[in-house]
Amino acid sequence: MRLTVLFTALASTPCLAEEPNNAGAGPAATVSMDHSTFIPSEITVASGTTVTWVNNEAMPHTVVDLIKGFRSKMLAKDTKFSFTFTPAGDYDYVCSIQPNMKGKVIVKPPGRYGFVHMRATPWAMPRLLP
Ligand SMILES: [Cu+2]
Repeated sequence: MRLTVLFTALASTPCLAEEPNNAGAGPAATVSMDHSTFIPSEITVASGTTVTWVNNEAMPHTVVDLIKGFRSKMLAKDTKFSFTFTPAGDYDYVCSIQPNMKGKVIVKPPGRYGFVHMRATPWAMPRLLP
């Protein structure tokens, strides 16, 4: 009886609905730079996700978060910069060349993003029980 309640709760847990900008199921996301804009300017990812920025235009850009400590070098066209986000929180960053070129990465704790439903798949549980 208790197990039934647990499974019902897990089945109704939204697993991926809150990260619409994180393409695919793997822990990776991409932000492009074009028209002096980060695209998308705000993304929400699970803890442990590696975000890769790609400059798609001739104008050089940087990715700088002075508070949290990541900083790319100057990114020429088609150059990439990656950073893996672990602590949950909001990461505001800018392009140091154009300080009004801003972006944000929102990092959520991993428990809300699929690890729970993979570990506690209901049809797998009975085989684990004695
Ligand atoms: Cu820039």
